[in-house]
Amino acid sequence: MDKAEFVVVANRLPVDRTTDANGEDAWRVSPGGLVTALEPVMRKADGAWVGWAGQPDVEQEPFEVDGTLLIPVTLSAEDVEQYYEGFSNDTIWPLYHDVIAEPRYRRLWWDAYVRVNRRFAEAAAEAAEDGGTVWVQDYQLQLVPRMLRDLRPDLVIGYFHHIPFPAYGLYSQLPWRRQVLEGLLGADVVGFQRVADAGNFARAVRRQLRYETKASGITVPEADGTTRISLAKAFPISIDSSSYIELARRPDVQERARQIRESLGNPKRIFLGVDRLDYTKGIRHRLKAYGELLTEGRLSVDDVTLVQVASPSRERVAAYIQLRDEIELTVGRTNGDFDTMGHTAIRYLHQAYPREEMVALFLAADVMLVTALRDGMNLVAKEYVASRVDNRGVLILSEFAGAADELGTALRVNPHDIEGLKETMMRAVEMTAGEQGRRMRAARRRVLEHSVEDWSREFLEALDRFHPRRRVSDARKHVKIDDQALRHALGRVAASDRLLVALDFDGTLAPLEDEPMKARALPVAAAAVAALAALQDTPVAFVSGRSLHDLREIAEHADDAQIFLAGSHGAEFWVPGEGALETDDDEIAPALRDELRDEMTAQVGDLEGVWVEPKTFGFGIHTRVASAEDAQTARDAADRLVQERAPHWRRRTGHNIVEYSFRHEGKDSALAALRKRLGATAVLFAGDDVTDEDALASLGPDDLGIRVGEGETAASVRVGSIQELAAALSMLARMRADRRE
Ligand code: GDG
Repeated sequence: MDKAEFVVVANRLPVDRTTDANGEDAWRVSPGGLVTALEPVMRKADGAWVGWAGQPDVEQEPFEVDGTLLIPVTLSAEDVEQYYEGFSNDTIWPLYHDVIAEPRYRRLWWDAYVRVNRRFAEAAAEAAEDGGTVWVQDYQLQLVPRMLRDLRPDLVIGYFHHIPFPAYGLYSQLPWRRQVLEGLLGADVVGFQRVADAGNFARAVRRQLRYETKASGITVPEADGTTRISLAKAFPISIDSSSYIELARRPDVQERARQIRESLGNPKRIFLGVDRLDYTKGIRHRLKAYGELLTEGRLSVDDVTLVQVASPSRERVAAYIQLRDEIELTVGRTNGDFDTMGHTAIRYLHQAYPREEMVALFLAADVMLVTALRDGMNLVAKEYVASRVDNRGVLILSEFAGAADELGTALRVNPHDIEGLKETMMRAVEMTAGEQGRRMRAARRRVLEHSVEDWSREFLEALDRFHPRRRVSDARKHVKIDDQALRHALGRVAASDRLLVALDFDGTLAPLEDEPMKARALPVAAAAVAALAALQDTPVAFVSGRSLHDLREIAEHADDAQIFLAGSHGAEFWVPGEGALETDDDEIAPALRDELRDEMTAQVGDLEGVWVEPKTFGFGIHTRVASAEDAQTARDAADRLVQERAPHWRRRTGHNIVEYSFRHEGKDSALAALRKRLGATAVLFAGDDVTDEDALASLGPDDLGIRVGEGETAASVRVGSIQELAAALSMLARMRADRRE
């Protein structure tokens, strides 16, 4: 099988099985939004689509339709029941739609979900070419990104979530909440419908996994000790508006719209609802509001009709069977109470129609009812707007549908508020043609200027821009880090008589930790440092912003260690054989320090994820696991306090930390003091943070500065990670040892 450079993974293949004229099995492309959205990409790229063909227990070889390779994933009847109807549609679907129906948590279903997700991941891993792009779709496949990354770390992986992502209070019900988050974070870009969904996701990640989130980026630690960034962001989906416009302009479709009106007795106003028969769509609420308006005599079947298309959906899931019963009971009762020989209250159609018929219905309808209780986007709202080429018609739109973020001129409703819904329905019925036109024109502008093609392009561009491979190459432009340059620079300092190796600790030798006292050097880095410290004429020092006390603890620095320490950015020293040097504090400074520290803790200590770190000469505000908003509040409060009470203190910013200190030493002065004391002929300094830049900028032509990771730097060499630095330090130790032989 040929490998594809672009692979879509979705629960369903974009085709339905049919029978052709000769009675043979055939495949027909199902005209869904996703198929349309991806068609241009599929056409350009060498594309494949992995998915289920829709029937259980059918094993089938990959086949080609319209130039796209379709790769069927086989699901047994049991898989369908447990993975699809069970976990996807009876656990995740209700939970993610704000528990409108009660989610059922069954371990057996979860096991099937894991098993089937793995099957999809394996099929995608098999299909994609080296370095290819895979785009995973929707909530049935939330574990695929992680599984796929483990199988194929070379791939660029995107995921789009079509349904809402719930608030943390609800999400936390899920017994497998960590696994699902980890599954999604296997993707380089995780796309959502609304900004609020991306926010809920980031919050769940912070609360459950304690990962750092900054703007839309989430720092994801990998098993090998490295980290990568996943982007979690809103990419609101849209529709193929031109095809709706084309249909709406077709004379036969317009004629059909007239026929529909006529067949309903040419009522003054037609209300329309078009939904999959699903409890999230608020069909019951709209039937209730409509029924009450008829009962109260505010509307009459002589003047109005409601057409409700409820296309069959998930017919084997208990909640859907019950919903259908309830709706059909309500429709039957309402019609029984209000129908006349010539007019019906509700024309209820439990059927699916071709798109032409849908557009004819849109054109026939004066008022479109979209009353979802919760909906990722709701494409029907956009389809109605696109179809109204005559700039007429009124859209009533639930504020709980993603589309409400974009369609500001629709009449917005809270569908739970039946009185409010009734008022809005009356307002729609009475709206003048002029007001309809103004509102519809603005809504159409919005829908037409952002098509589904724009949606997929924007997502894939973000994926391309955001993939780490690309970022590394961008970083490389900045400072050369190719191995040869690094080896050459190391060789140069390795030849110096007395080389001081001075290293920052956090982020340079040890990965950054959410709980700062848990930081420890990577074993490979610790081994390289030990090898250097054991050599003659190669003194090693850790130069850190931490207090000497904390630095000794995290560096596991024993009393007889041969490593020099500079704590508090060089305001405190520890010398092998001598221990901690005396510091010359005055008495006022520590008293003010204690006061401000306490005051700060009282002001921001309750903010989630914010931590006030006591420092020897002041304090630090850590915001690594706080939301952007809380981090800003904490930093503002600290700035205000220090400016007011101790304006002479020094302020420093680092990776998610702001420090305030009454001592003004920096890592540059620490380095100068060490250099002098040790009589070094050259210095190698490595660091990852802005506070390290003081030291890097102070280096002379015989020295070597190494920056770990990204960011502006004065260093002459950059390495991508702590691992790479550890490798460089071991290489240096070997070079220094060889030089001595
Ligand atoms: C999920 C999210 C999100 C319906 N009946 C017929 C028919 N349809 C078409 C509609 C529309 C589509 O099905 C339904 O899309 P929605 O967006 O309204 O809702 P979901 O199916 O729940 O979709 C949703 C969407 O994914 C995309 O990301 O917007 O929030 O829940 O296109 O027109 N089409 C035809 N005959 C029917 O009888 N031809």
